[in-house]
Amino acid sequence: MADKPRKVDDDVDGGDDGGDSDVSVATKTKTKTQRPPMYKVLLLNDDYTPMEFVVQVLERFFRITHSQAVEIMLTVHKKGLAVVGVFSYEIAETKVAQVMDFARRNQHPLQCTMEKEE
Ligand code: TYC
Repeated sequence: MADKPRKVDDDVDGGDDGGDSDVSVATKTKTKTQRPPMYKVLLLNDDYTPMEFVVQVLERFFRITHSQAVEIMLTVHKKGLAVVGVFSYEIAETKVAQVMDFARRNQHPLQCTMEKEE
């Protein structure tokens, strides 16, 4: 025995024209990607650390040219502090530790800290 022809709702607008109708719910997946927070590494001024030592520190740990190092050192000297670079948490933490350790081993009071970017 042959199948009875069935009515099929094949329109695309979702309207029910009498066929088997499916109810569809529109969904939207949020794909907002969150960037990992970044951290500024700051160098602080003091009255005792020699300028040449600060330049050496900047060249050694921050992969910048001599003239960039002199520029940043002078900014810290005049303004009290400057951002040396912006890094992921782990890299910033490592830079701060390297600078603080190197300064301590050379008996200079140079201070370096990190701060979360807004
Ligand atoms: N103020 C220091 C001096 O006159 C130089 C200096 C610069 C120290 C930058 C620290 O982060 C610093 N010898």
